[in-house]
Amino acid sequence: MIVVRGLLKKYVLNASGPNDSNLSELETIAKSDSAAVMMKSCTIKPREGNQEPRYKRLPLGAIQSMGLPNEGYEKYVEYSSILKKYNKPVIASVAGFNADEYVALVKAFQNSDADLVEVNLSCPNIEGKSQVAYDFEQMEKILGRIENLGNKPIGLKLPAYLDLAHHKKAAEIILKHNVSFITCINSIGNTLVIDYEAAGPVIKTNGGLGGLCGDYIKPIALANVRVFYELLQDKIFIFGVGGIKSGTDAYEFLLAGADAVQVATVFEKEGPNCFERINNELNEILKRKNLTIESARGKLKNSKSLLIKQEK
Ligand code: RRO
Repeated sequence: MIVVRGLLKKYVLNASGPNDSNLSELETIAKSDSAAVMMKSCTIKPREGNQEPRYKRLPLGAIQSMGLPNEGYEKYVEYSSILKKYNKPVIASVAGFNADEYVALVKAFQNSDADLVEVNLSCPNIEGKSQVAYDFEQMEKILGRIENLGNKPIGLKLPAYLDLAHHKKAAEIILKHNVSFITCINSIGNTLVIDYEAAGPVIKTNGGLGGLCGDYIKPIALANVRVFYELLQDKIFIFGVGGIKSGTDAYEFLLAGADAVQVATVFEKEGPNCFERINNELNEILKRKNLTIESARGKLKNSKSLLIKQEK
């Protein structure tokens, strides 16, 4: 927790996802105001990803089924070293197809120049593969095998949970293992957007099902950050992600308890200037309210504790 906090000098960074899968894109992020360089989730072997069209901008966000297009982990190990010269943290993101693959991927980045390893347990877009973090038994099994493979802090990219019993179970597992940070939330998987004129889905893979991003998911992301903030009691660093496109959004995540925020949809749409813009907007708000990141974090007013007894 302390280690992660010390690494990040700013509040806004890119989320794993858009425009972070090759070296040129990663160097663009490195040269921007992003607090870190987060890399695309990588797999053991390079992947082309799903068939196009697989990304569709929508009025309030996007739906996508990218299917993990990436150059394979060995490239990102190499990029971690190249990106060092930009003097900001490099974050690897890994996505295995089974526990052995997660072990191999985490091991590789523990022995790399990356500073943090985000373990993606929530990719929604691979046909026939469910999101690990919705299967708590599987999640524990994987965590047990990857938690002590090196000294670099590891974290978990989580899906949206919609039931407090699930947040509690996830929090219990996280606290039991050597996890330094969580990132919540991933896009909301298996949603459907229909083009009524064409009488078909707007993306063509996975029967039109894809991860929903942007404004549509912000209240769900905020709730997940808030609930985990309460359940994890400041022991675990929290990255908020989901619909942050302005300083106001970032401030709301700060009030909910996020230590930093990641942006994806706005970065895809606006390009690398979004980091500086959102940071500046957030700083304006904090200045106007005579607050700092530290003094505002988690200070949501009039919110009764969510740690109420769950009925069985
Ligand atoms: O590549 C993707 O389809 C993808 C991934 Br790995 C993820 O974690 N979340 C997402 O919305 N898309």
